Amino acid sequence: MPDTVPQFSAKTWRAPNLAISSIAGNIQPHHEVALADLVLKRKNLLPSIKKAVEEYQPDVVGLSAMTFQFNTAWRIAEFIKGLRRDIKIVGGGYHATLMYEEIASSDSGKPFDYIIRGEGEKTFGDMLNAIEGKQKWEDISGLSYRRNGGFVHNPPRPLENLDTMQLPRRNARMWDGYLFSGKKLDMVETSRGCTMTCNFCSMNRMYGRTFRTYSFERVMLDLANAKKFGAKYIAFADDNITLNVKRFESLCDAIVAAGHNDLRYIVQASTVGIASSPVLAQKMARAGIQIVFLGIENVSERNLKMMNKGNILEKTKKAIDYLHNNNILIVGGMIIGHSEDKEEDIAQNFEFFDKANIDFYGEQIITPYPKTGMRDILIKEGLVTNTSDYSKYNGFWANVRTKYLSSEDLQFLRWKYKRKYSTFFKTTPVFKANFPKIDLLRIFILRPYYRIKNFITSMGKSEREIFERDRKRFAEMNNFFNRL
Ligand code: B12
Repeated sequence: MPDTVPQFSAKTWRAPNLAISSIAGNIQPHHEVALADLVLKRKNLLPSIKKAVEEYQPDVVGLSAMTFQFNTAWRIAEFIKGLRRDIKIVGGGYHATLMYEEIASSDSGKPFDYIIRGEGEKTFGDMLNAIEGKQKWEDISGLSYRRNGGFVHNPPRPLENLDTMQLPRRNARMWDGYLFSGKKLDMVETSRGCTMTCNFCSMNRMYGRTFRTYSFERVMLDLANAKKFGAKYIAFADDNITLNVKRFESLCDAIVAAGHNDLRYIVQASTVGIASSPVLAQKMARAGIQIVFLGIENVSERNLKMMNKGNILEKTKKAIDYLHNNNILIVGGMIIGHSEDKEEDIAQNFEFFDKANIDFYGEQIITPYPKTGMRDILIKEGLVTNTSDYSKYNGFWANVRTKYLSSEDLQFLRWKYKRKYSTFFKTTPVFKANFPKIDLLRIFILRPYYRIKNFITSMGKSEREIFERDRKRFAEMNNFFNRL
């Protein structure tokens, strides 16, 4: 889907969706397949979809959506059915997996012919076999299909053996324009799943508390393939690549040995994992790992406990040191808006990030994602202020309140502190070390320009008025349909 959150603006971050690339690589070769990453077509979305449908004349269209993107998937499904009613539409991904029963029994399910839950590679192929009359519908685990005006939900599909997975099919991508920091970005996975018990995360609803890995040989083939298609940046899609630190250390060594340390890598990691080994960060730097999405989450012991993270603060401090000592940039994951939070609790996190020279702030307001433990807790406490407009479920918008702050307060405070501690106006030593040219550009051109622009555009406006102006701009970001 084309929807993004402001932190991952499509101006600077345009990643291919690995899910659809992987499904394309694993369906029977006698089918024709094309991949449309709509993040590349945000400006002219519907005309691009119309042109693709006319050009490719699809029999089946698959739509991949996270929870905050599902509204868009629904509207696009309706739009495609409007173009050609005979096209079969199948929905998949996180929201469909978590909410298939609700979707099936609501208006949002109307334009869908099938829903695939969980991993889609093999289920999609089986669904195509059934369309060709080569397989029985009722035998396809993980599939929901229409019968007698309603949906039949087959039993869930057991997790796949990753050794049987073919590589993602990158040559099926219709458009180009994938990007991070001005260079071509691609996605590769080395494992699936997570065994941690964080109750705000949707992961264990997709794969349970499991962790499966791909062979290093496969990972190297995948990196070589991404390189062949011009990738300079690779984001590893692993949820927590530090779940097995020894394996991750060996993977870094394997990347160097295979000569793929000429790429630059972005990974997601836990502070506990990074802090557990003084040599890991060195090996990561040697392998070319430049950016880590670090799960700091919060610096209050009370809030960490509420998220089932345990008191990881000391490990967090160590992990930050290990990474920064190796010039690895940190995108700090921060989750604010917990039930006991007051303004000072939010300020405390931003102050910690500022003192620790965190390079990019990945702050999110706690989001009661469907079917998560955290949602049940927040609903029971009567703290969820938006239970149904899922298009706001992306960590940027306040869908909750705390016992002391309204969701309006939360939205404002997040904006206020992000602005106060913006790393755009304050360079960190590690950013300078990694991007010396961008740093100079910022110091001598960008910052003076934005300071003057902000001064002029905010003249005579109160802080709240400036906040409202920014909120309005962000609210328009994923508004693809009312522009028609
Ligand atoms: C890599 C990743 C990111 C990266 C890159 C994403 C990107 N494309 O830009 C970054 C760090 C940028 C990111 C950001 C965010 N992410 Co993220 N991300 C992931 C992660 C770790 C991997 C996704 C991936 O590629 N997996 C590998 C592929 C192969 O697996 P898959 O996506 O699950 O697909 C399989 C099935 O879902 C299914 N399937 C998927 N699509 C389809 C479609 C069809 C038709 C079919 C049949 C099947 C199917 O089959 C696929 C193959 O088996 C997932 C968790 C996870 N491990 O999956 C979280 C996850 C998807 N992200 C999540 C969220 C919330 C976000 C953010 C909103 C959070 C935030 N505010 O920062 C942003 C939004 C970014 C944006 N696009 O604007 C949540 C979604 C929860 C939900 N209920 O929707 C997840 C599940 C993490 C979580 N902890 O809960 N993310």
